[in-house]
Amino acid sequence: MEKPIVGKPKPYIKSLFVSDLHLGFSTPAWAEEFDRFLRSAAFPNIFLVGDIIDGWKLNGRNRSKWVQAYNNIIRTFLSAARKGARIRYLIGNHEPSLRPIDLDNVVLDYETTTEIHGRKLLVIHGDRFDLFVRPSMLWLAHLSDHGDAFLFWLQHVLSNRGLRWSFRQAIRTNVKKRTAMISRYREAIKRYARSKGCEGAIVGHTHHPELRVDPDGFLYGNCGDWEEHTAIIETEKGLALIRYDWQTHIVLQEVAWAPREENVGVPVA
Ligand SMILES: [Mn+2]
Repeated sequence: MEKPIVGKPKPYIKSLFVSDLHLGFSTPAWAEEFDRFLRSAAFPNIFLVGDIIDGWKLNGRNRSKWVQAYNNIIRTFLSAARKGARIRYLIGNHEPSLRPIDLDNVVLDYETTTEIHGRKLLVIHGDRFDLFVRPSMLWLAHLSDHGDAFLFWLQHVLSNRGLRWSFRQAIRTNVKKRTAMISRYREAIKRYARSKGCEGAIVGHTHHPELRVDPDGFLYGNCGDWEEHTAIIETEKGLALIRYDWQTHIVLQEVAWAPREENVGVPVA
């Protein structure tokens, strides 16, 4: 099913969506491979979908080392921005010290929207939906008559008080629980994205790569993480979930949201 797109991808890639690099924690070898991937194409739009830097590990008790490989990635981002790439950095829960800022073609924020072939897409890390998912908190999620805003606020307070909960750890328990939690996560995101007038969302946070279109047309994309070397790219054919391997280059996994018929244009006679 996996189809390599070796040799051709560069001019076709319009956007890159990547999350959960956890620099400061991830092994330098992964960081080096990510840097190589980043240099392999001139991405006009780069969406950093959160938890790029692991502030928890850098500041925590088991302080980890900031290695040169991480610097190289930051440098590659900055040089891409200098060459005109638009970088949008969506702040994740492991990055509590980051604040929104607009530096022209580098923007930090909690969420953003973009347009893919005429469809509005929400891009957000996704940690704010944790309370809709945590088994011990489900009673609270069922009370969401008060609206999602209350749960978002509570999630914010809890994480600011240092009550750290890891989606990734939680879904490691068993397959049944994992499926249930991921589907609750998707539903919460869908509801929120729709409330913002979006037809799809690209998120991170779970470390579970996915790209799917529901029967009702809603697109859910999850970048996965760089332990698995996954990312989502936008090409002229739509969105694709890829797994990067420096030997076989980029492998296409799925394509969604191809241009609509009406957007393709009338052939010139
Ligand atoms: Mn996260």
